[in-house]
Amino acid sequence: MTQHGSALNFRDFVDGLLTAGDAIDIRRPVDPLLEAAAVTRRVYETRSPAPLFANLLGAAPGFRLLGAPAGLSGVPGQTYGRLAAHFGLAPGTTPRHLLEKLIAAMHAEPVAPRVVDSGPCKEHVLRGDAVDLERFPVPLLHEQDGGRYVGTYGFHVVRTPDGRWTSWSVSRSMLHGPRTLVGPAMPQQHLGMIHQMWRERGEATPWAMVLGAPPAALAAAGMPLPAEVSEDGYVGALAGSPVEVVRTETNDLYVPANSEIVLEGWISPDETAPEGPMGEYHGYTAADPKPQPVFHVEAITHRTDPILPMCVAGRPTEENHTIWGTMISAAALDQLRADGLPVDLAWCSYEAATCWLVVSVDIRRLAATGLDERGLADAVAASLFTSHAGWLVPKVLLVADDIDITDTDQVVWALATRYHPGTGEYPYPDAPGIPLVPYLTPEEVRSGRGGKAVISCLLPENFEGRTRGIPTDFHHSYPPAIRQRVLDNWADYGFPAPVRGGGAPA
Ligand SMILES: Cc1cc2nc3c(=O)[nH]c(=O)nc-3n(C[C@H](O)[C@H](O)[C@H](O)COP(=O)(O)O)c2cc1C
Ligand SMILES: [Mn+2]
Repeated sequence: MTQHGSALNFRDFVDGLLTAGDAIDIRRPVDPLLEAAAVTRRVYETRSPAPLFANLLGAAPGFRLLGAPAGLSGVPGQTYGRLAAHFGLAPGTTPRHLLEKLIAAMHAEPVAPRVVDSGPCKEHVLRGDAVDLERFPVPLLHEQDGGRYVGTYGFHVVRTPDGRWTSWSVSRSMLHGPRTLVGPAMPQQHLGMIHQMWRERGEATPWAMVLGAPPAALAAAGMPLPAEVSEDGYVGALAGSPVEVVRTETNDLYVPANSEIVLEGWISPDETAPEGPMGEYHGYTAADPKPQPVFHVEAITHRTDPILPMCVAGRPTEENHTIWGTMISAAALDQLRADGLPVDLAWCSYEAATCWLVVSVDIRRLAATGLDERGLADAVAASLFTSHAGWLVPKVLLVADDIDITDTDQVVWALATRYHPGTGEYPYPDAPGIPLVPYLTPEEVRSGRGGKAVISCLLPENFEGRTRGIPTDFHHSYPPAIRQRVLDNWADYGFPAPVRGGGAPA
């Protein structure tokens, strides 16, 4: 027996999408070189159901590929349905509800994983000469990419040499040879930190990569939880039950027992190889490959007819925005609250490609602080730009809490009508940040600092706890009886259910 449900079992997650009509089982032959990715790109851009490719040219029979595992859904009222399924939540779940759940689990006691003897990921165990990554349908994602990517929607498993901290983290990995991968392990990310600890001992880093992981575990591995926090215990708290894990074949690590595919081996302490470029989360492709660590695969275990999930990174909206962006939003909101700031919600607008975080300010509490705009911007920057989550996001937009920040139309309206040029922008040239942000100067990339700002869309009266006038929209311009009549008669007028909007004002 293995644990079930869409949060803790990837196969159940896929079956659930198929049953709900939010995934399509594609039986005709598809080329994993560019064709599968092109389909997936069009799926993201049209909010079509997730493609499950069951017949892939060149791959072992039965080996499958799932595109757009957390793409936005086109089903009316279920935009975030695939994301919500990662946490076992209903398809109509709102971002605000999801963020509060993610934050509550950050404050709950961690629930350590439960070790089991075996599980579906051990249905096939490949050692020695049988270890060949070419058996899998390793996709070429974009014409401009420097190679094919095995790991775009999987997580690395590493543990500190003293065993105190296990890290699960998402970071891309490119096929380098039949038994080797290459990919980034940035020193600011926990994979890089733990790899460095082993390097300092002159040892290889014991490593595993989990593909087709329990969806809640994948999401947690894409979340900037603080250093020294083991993501496995967070997933247990989030899912309400421990993750079942099994020991690897070769290196004493533990991986979720029902994962689709597990690669295990070690990260070389010194060997590097050129990696990339790859079309990235911000929507651009870097010009050149870069030297990155090499990962050696000693064993592969997998389920029967394994499903390899893939993210075809690029212009919004893909999983870097829906998963990474959402998990950053939760961590950032928790940080701002912990620092006592008068915030309502924080949200990385998916359309902004994880390059901005919008924060809605509780203006009644703001008025009570007595802060002016500069004081608030400085306090927000001090809170976020020193945190693990805030390192990832270069721009922070502040808006009053009459804006629903999960509705980008409203954020654009606030930016256009409230941000004051010349006075509303507060740059922080010394703040450390992720060097991948597209507009950074070469000097900012080198130093790892700058290009960060707090942008205020607050109006002077917001600091006195008031908003400007009454907005002209459905919710403010009509008496309740008229609004109710319109809602009640919507279908009778002849309209289908609205695809978007129609929610309550913030
Ligand atoms: C689909 C997806 C792809 C990602 N790719 C990378 C990547 O290639 N490199 C990276 O450093 N972070 C990547 N991330 C973000 C990290 O997973 C995230 O910052 C996480 O917090 C890292 O784990 P850590 O906080 O334990 O270091 C990706 C996230 C997602 C959801
Ligand atoms: Mn971590």
